[in-house]
Amino acid sequence: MALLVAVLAVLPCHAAEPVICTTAGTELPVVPPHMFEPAGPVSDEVQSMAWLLGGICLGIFVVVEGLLVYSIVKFRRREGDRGEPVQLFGSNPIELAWTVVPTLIVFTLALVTIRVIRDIDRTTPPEGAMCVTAIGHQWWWEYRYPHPTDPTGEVVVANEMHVPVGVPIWVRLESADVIHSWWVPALAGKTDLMPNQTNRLWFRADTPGIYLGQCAEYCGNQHAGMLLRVVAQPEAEYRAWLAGQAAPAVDDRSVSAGRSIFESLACSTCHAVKGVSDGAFAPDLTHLMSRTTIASGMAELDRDTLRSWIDDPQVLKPGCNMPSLKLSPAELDAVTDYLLTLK
Ligand code: HEC
Ligand SMILES: [Cu+2]
Repeated sequence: MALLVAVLAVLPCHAAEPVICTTAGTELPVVPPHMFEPAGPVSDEVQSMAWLLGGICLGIFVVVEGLLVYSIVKFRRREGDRGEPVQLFGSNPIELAWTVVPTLIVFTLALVTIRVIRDIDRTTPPEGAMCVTAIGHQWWWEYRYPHPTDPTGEVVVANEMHVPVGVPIWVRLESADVIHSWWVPALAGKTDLMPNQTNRLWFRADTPGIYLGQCAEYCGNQHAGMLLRVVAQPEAEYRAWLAGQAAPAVDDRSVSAGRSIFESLACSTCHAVKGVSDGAFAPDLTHLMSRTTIASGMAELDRDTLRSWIDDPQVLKPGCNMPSLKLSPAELDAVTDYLLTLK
């Protein structure tokens, strides 16, 4: 446990996080990626079990070490001791005790564990669950929501997952390349996203907040830069957000120069902007400016970070799968201004 705390304490990049963030209306506290403040039933059960099992193990440790220390002190060699102490062989009561007691302990641990696994590792969605598909990419996250009005459609968003508070979320986990792992300690996880296989997890956020997490399966260069962000908000705000994401991109004539650079360069083959381009290799940019961070939570999203990202993504995220297209300063400004209109 102490090791885990130490590891989590040094997790990168969430450092500059403000304590409170304001999105549409409600103030949302930022919840750091550690498991000591569970915010829903899944993480809560995991935490209770960890304390219980840890407590039992601590009890065993204290008893065993206590007997050991007692024996060392009590039966130490004394002045005038001669030869060996009395030698005993065999004792049915002791044999019985050290067989039965550990069996009971292991049985208890197994029962507790099985109960928790049954609750959290479900094969069917919990009642009233909302379904989202999460797709891991090197090194960012894609989320696909059922379209709010078109029953066959989907709403595709990147990196910032929004969910309504109090509603169970059933997440289908897929991967576009290698194995990743979805882990937001205050909510749930960690569960791997495997190529050619669909895994599942569920969670429920009981309090509004921005829950941080981290890809938990080494997936290459920027594994450490593959941060997770779940925005749990009141249901009405969540619905408004989803409706916004489902809308087509804003078409602002004043930035048509930037838009045509975006369309004529490779940007549009990698990125989708609904109604403009349909690249599916990289994060959907239709509503880029509705996000608060860029590059999977690596930096706050504002004009400066956006412009320097487009100039050369390798500075912020070395090794990431977006190349620098070596735009001139004027082109950079135009494209940046275009992206800034994608609300
Ligand atoms: C070869 C494919 C490719 C091309 C071409 C490309 N990008 Fe990207 N882009 C990516 C990938 C991959 C990411 C995700 C990087 C990461 O977070 O690891 C990304 C991320 C971004 C992001 C951040 C999105 C977010 O929500 O984090 C923006 C903005 C962006 N690209 C804009 C552009 C613009 C503008 C161009 C053209 C000048 C462009 N990209 C060209 C692949 C590409
Ligand atoms: Cu990873």
